[in-house]
Amino acid sequence: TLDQQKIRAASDLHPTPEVNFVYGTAGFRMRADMLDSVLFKVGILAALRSYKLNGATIGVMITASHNPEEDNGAKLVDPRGEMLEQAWEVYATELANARDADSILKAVDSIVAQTGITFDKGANVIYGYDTRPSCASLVKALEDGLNAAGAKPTNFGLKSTPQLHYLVRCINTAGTNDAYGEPTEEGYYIKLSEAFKTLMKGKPTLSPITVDCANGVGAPKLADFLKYIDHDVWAANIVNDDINTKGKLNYNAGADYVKTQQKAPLGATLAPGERYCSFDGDADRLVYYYADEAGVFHLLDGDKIAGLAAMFIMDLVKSAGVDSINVGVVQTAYANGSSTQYLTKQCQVPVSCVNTGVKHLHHEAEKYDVGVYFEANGHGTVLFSPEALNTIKTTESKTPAQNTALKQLRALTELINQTVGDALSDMLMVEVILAHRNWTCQEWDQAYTDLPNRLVKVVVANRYIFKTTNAERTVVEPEGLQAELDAIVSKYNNGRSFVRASGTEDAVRVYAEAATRTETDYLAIAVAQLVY
Ligand code: 16G
Ligand code: ZN
Repeated sequence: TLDQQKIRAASDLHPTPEVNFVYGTAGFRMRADMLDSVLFKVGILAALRSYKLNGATIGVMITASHNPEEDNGAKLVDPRGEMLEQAWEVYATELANARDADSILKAVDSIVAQTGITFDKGANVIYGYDTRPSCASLVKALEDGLNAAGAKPTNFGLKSTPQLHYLVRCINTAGTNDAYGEPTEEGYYIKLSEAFKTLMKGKPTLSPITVDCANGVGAPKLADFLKYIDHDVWAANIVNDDINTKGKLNYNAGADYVKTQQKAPLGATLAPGERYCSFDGDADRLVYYYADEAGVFHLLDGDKIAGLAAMFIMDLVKSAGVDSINVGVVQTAYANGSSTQYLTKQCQVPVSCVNTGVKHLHHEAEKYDVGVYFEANGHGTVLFSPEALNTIKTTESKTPAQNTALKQLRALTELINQTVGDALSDMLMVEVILAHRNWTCQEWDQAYTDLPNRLVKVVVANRYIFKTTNAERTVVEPEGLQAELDAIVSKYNNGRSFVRASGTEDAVRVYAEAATRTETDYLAIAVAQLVY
């Protein structure tokens, strides 16, 4: 059982401030100087989660992704490398808001009782962190929580978020039929680079890509990865790789900046015809971009990546003679209307739309044999069901062409990080597809033209009064708002707009798209005024 005295003594060292903490879509996330007590309790919770799962290894990642350097946060990773089970988000919130030793012990007891925890198998927790200056002290708070709750802690050091997810899955599947890989950072690079080399074999060498790493953890990790790849096979120039100068992380750079500002990051001057991409601060998001001959910036976001991946996989499945495998795409309401149209009409791929947040997309993608999921913001991956993996592994080829396709499909399942969106792995997948198609970014972009779109953030008195349904595309409260919104939208060609409360900021977001830039702007403003 737990040593109550130990928890009590340790909790006195991590006083809880008067803040309402919520474990949301991004875990806990806020200004780093408010997070000491939260990390301590995340330590306790991670231990409880591991006890609950008979000592399976749980992960904790300390990062605030694309948010400013002063922020930080923490997320728990479940045994298969997935996001924490939703029911436990409530326990996380409960514990975080327990303000003294007595309340903490009470919250712990209640979680133990509600989930039926036994302690005999022990608890194992691994953790990693990004490049933020606040990580060092937050790691100590986390360790205090883990030790107080009697878990065995293992510090994996500086990691990208997807690397930590990978490690958790590897550790928990080691020695089973389902083994995911070597549970080391090196194992991760070897797995990805081997698959990448297999897929690039015999394909034209691409010109070097320029990768903006947002001055975050992606920079040293990509540099490490490059050591496993011969320059003649593939080369990348890393920009925004300064992880030591204060204030640089995510500053005017990274996937979130490029997607929301629709322009190139600081430190990348776009030469027409070349390829560029951006990771975010913890390297789980990816967007591509390029300049055309006139020097005009073009974005290739998560929707474009999903379209590229879905088409490629469908073709490969066909060539490999495993047509029984169905491919589906999962999007959110933010997906550009043109992308949904392209996927459903032109590619004839089933498309589902779900609530914002990776856990929702991931869950839905599991319903397909091959589920391609991407948020427009560049977070996504491809999931292969156990049956699909088995089919791909066991099918015997009848022709050399089929043999090659099967080999490539197998390599693709190794190349793609199936635990969570992974900027490095996703980038390698895109590079493979471009090499196979012998396409430039511009040729890839020609699949469809994005409708002009605009995202407006509206600060309101109380965002929680905005309730939605239909994957956030319909407002149900305040009553009557949807009817007013519909009336406005109907005045615009190809108009579409929706309103939802942000899960990460104290604001309401308005999304609008329409046939032209001007119409889009008018639509967005009109809907924002409705909300305000
Ligand atoms: C979080 C989500 C991201 C989502 C964003 C929406 C994860 C790992 N991250 O960052 O997927 O797009 O929230 O933010 O799930 P919003 O609710 O403020 O619009
Ligand atoms: Zn991120």
